[in-house]
Parts: sequence; C-alpha cells; structure tokens
Amino acid sequence: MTFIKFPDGFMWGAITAAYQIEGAWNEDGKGLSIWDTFVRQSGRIERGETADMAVDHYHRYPEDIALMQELGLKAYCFSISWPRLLPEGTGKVNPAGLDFYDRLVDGLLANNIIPYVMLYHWDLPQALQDKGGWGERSIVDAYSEYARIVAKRLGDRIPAWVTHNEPMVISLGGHFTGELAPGIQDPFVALRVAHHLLVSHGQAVLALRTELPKTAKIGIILNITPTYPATDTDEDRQAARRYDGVANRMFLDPLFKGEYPADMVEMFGPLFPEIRPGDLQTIAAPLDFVGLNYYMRAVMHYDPDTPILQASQVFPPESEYSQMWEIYPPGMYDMLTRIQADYHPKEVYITENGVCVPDGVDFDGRVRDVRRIRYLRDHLAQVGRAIQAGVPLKGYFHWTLMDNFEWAFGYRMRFGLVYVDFATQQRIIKESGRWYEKTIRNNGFDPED
Ligand code: IFM
Repeated sequence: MTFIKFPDGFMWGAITAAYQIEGAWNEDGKGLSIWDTFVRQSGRIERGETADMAVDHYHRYPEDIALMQELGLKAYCFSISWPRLLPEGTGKVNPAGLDFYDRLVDGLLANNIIPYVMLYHWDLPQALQDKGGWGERSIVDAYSEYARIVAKRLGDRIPAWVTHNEPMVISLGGHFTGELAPGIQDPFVALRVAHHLLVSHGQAVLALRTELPKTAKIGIILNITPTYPATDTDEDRQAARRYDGVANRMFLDPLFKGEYPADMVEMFGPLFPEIRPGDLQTIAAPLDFVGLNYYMRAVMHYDPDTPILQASQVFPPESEYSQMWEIYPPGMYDMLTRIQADYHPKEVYITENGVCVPDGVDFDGRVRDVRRIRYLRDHLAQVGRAIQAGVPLKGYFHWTLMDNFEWAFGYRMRFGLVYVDFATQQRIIKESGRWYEKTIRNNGFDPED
C-alpha cells in the first residue's frame, strides 16, 4: 500500500471530558455533579474509585497543553463542567469556574492549538437532577441559559462548538441500564431524556447563534454503531434494523430530517415521549458539522426473549477484542459513507475513536502500546478511504489525550495517547502518541510503518 495522505488543513486533534480528567471536584466554588453523587453510591464504580482527583487537569493543565504541543495537535476538544460554572445549575455564576476555562483557552491559543468546546459531557449539576434532570422539560431552558453564559465569555476565541456528547449513551446508559449516572432504570424516562436532550440541543443552537460570531461553527457529537445482521435471514435483518433504530436513527433522523423514525414510534408505542408542537423543528436546527464517535459495530440476531427490541448482540469469535469491545476497522468506513448517503451533513469530524488495552511502563520507562498503533493505523486507513469516497471529513480527534477515569470501570481502562501513573500523576507519552505525532507532522502515514 502507498502513503495515505489527508487533505490539507485536516484537523488532527484529541478529545477529553471534564469529569474524566479535571479532578478538583469541590474546589473554587464548584457545585456537585451527578457523577460526584454517583461515584459515592456503593457498587457503582469498580473498586469504589472516584474522579475526585482524576488526572488533576484542573491544576496541571499547563503541563497537559505542553504535552499536546509535543504531540503536534492542531486542535483540542474539551468539555465544560456545567456545575463548575453554575453550582446550582441555574442562577448564580461561579466566576472562578469561568476563569479556569478562560485560562485553558488562552493557554491553548498561545500554543497554536485550536480549542473546540463541548458544552455537555455527562456531568449534570446535581441540583438539576434533584428537580428531575434530563427527564424534566424545564431542563431545556436551563441548558440554553448555560450555553449562553459560556458563549458570552468564551465566544470570542472558540471557532467550533458542540452541544452534547453521545445523547444516546446519556439516555440509555444513564436512564435505562443505569450503569452510568444518575443510575435510573426506566425505559419511559430514558426516552423522555432522549427527547429533552435533542430539544435542548436545538434550543442551544439558536441561543449560540445569537451570541457567537457568524464564523463560529456549531454541531453535535453522536456515537454511531454500524449494525449488521448475524445471518442473511429476514428475522436477523429486521433485528439489526431495530437496533440501528434505537442506537442511531432515533437521534440522526430528528436532527437531520426533523422526524422520529416511524418504526421506532411504532415499536415503543405508549412509551414514546410527548412531543410538543415545534419540537421537531427546533431539534432540526441547521448544523455546521456533525461529530461522529466510532468504537464498535453491533452484529444482531433475532431474539424473541429480549423485551421490545427482540434482538440481541452476537460477538463473532474470529474477531479481535479490546478490553471493552470488538475491534472492527471497516465499520468506520461503513458508518461514514452511510451517514453521508442518508443524512448529507455539511461537514463531518471523527470526534472520538480509540481503544483500551492494558498498557504498562517498560523497564526503560517507555510505554510500547503497539496494539493502539495498529488500531490507529487501521482506523485511519478507513477514514482515508471514506474521504476518497467523498465524505466531507474535516478532522479526527483521538479518544483520548491521556489515560483517565473511564466511568463505571474507574481507572482500569486506559485509552490515552499519554500514559498516566495515577498515584504520582506522572505523564509519559506512549509510543502511539509518538506515532500520532509523526502522522500529524506528515499529514498522513505509511501503512507499512
Ligand atoms: O470515555 C468514553 C467517553 O466519555 C465517551 N465515549 C466513549 C469513551 C470510551 O468509553
């Protein structure tokens, strides 16, 4: 194979989330988030770990910016902690919280790293959860007010804005399976949450458009799971279609077509949430880009014992697996070309893609994470194919900059390009980080390297 070259100006970056890296959970006036509460409930997180300290990015951000520079990142996408800014979720602003993000943004810009801001990556103020959280309609106004506050303060320096990260995971993981905060297990609430997240997104887009300079670009990040039938039978194909509906189309269709998928409305029947007049129009507010997170595919087969969905996932034995998921690089291409064909977004980014494998520090102090290098190479090759096929892909953000708190798994899962010794907070750039730096420098890579 020959050198895989990316388009000029391709935005190479890395992405993180506030709760997973910042620490300083109760410093400088920050309010509690639902994660601060959740990690304190027994049995929620492996080994009872918390992100009270996480990787101490709140204090170590200058060192982390220096690492980004060493990696040659062109862009860095991070999320804002809503309760750090608004300890009660609404009302009084915490100036120290705003100051932190101000310093972070200025530090990035001083190092020629373009900041991409995500308004929400799962850490809802607990005070709002106490009023019903994403399950309550009033959250929509609270969220757009918060969006306005951030835009007013940082809007002069941030070229790209993301409303939500992975609304599907917030809805299902947080409110149906309950493995994520706030730990609710109720399909009715989960669907209401999905709808409120989408309406809040649309309303925030409008709020941001009024506050931000015309040049600012606004999008949303969705995790997409390309779905395949286990066999070619009609039953399995329909099972895969239903799973695609729940995981992907329930979010893509309202955002890009202004309607919920008819088969999902029918499947969920009385569970389907109330849709107020104008909601679908609000949700479908035009976007400048969509961010797509790709980690895995789903191979589905018909399973009459699974309530509602009547489908369950199979794990092909011949595949390679990480500590969490199947590794399936062609899914990246399938996802990108499918989204383009079905939804025609103006611009696309891969906003998350990465792998957790058990990394360790060798005798000489290096972290030889060869599986991550292979993962990166194989997935970026598929990204390159998708660009060749005409997908308007503008950048790739690796999940993640440095090892951090992986939600219910605690610190066991390492996804970083930078290794973190969680006891000492020492950071070491992994071999994958070196490989990524070279790829950025050459704006491409040799698949044989
Ligand atoms: O760590 C998460 C991130 O917060 C959201 N997307 C998936 C990542 C890996 O599980």
